[in-house]
Amino acid sequence: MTRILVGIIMGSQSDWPTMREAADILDQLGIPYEAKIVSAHRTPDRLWDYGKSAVDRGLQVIIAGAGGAAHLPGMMASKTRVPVIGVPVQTKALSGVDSLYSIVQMPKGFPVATMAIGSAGASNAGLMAAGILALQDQELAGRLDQWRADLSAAIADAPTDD
Ligand code: RP5
Repeated sequence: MTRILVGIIMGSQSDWPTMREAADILDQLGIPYEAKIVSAHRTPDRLWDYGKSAVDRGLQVIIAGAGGAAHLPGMMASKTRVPVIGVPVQTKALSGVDSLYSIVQMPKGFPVATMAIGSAGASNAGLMAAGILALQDQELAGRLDQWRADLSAAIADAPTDD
């Protein structure tokens, strides 16, 4: 059985269109992950159990996305030493600034590596997780280097009018 290395967790089904971007990056790079709905407010016991078991389950990185009063990444960071990457999901009411502020300003002692708001942040969370894992995995490091080189090569030298 393939060992799950990355846990992608999110506060709601409604976060999945954003968090799928992180999953897509992990798929492209061949990194085994799981995706779960774990809400700080609606399923606090699930959050507790997930954080408590993360080390024993062998998770190497947790990507946590939430919107609004986005307490999930910070609460998860308080419950496990597995590195937590936070993704502020864009909201209708405040465009995700609420999510960003809820995630980024952690007290000393419990860090969350906070990404940009929305889908760019989710993609970058996947890449950040890949970079962490690549420190101990030469084959993954090669795939990540290639991914980055392909992106650079796809950028045009000059803009067009089309
Ligand atoms: C947060 O509340 C979730 O992370 C989500 O971004 C937001 C709204 O959730 P739903 O009302 O769409 O389920 O907990």
